[in-house]
Amino acid sequence: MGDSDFRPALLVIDMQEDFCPPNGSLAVAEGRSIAPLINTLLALPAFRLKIGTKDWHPPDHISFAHNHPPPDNQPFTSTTTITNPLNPHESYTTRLWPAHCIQSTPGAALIPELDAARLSHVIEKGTDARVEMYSAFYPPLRDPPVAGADSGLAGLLRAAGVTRVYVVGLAADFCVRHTAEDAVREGFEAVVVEDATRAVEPAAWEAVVKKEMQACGVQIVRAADWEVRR
Ligand code: VGL
Ligand code: ZN
Repeated sequence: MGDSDFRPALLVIDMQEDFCPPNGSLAVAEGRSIAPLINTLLALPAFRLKIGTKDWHPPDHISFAHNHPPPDNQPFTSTTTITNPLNPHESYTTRLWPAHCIQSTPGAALIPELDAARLSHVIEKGTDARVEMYSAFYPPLRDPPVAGADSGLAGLLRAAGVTRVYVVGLAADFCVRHTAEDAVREGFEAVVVEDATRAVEPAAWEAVVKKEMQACGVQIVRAADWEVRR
C-alpha cells in the first residue's frame, strides 16, 4: 500500500464515568489516566475520522448480574449464555457485570477529561437489552444479525475511505479488543495503542489476551514508538 493510500481513523472506546475510578460501577484501574494521551491523539490532523463510542445499556440489559436469578448472578464471575433471538441454534457465553452505563445516567457520561469536542461521531452500543455488544461494529450473534444491531461503523469508515483504525480507550480486554478484532474481520488494518488503554484484568491482558489479538491480526503498539506520518 502506497503512502497516499494510508487513511487512518481513531476509535475512542467507552471513556465513560462507569469505567473510571474513583466512582465508576465497573471502574478499570487507571482508566481515567489515559485521557491526556488520548487527547494528544485526538489533536492529530492525520485522522480522517475521530469516532467515540459509549456503552449505552437499558436498565434490563442482559449483561447486568442483577437481572439474573441467584446463585449464578455474581458480577465478574458468573456467565450467561445468550441465544440469537432470531436463531435458537446460535448462542455464546459471556460474563455478567455490575450494572453500568445505563442510558442517560451520570455513569454513562463521557468523562470530562476527554476532549470530546474533537470527536466527529459518537456511537452508542449495547442498546438492545437482549444482546451483549463489546464491539463497536456489531454483536457476536450474526447468523442472522439481530435487527438494528449493526452500529453502521464499518459503513461510516468505508465511506470516508479509511484503511486503518487506531483503537484506544476502555477496556483493553473487552470493548477495545472486540472492536479491533471486528475491524480486522471487516478488512481494516487495526492497531491498538497500548498505553492509551487499560484492562479489566491486566495480568491476563499481558499474558494471554494481547497474543490472542495479535493472532487475529491486530497490531499492538505504544504511542511512543508510533509515527502517524510515514
Ligand atoms: C465493557 C464490560 C462490559 C467495555 C463494556 O467497555 O470494555 N466491558 N461492558
Ligand atoms: Zn457494557
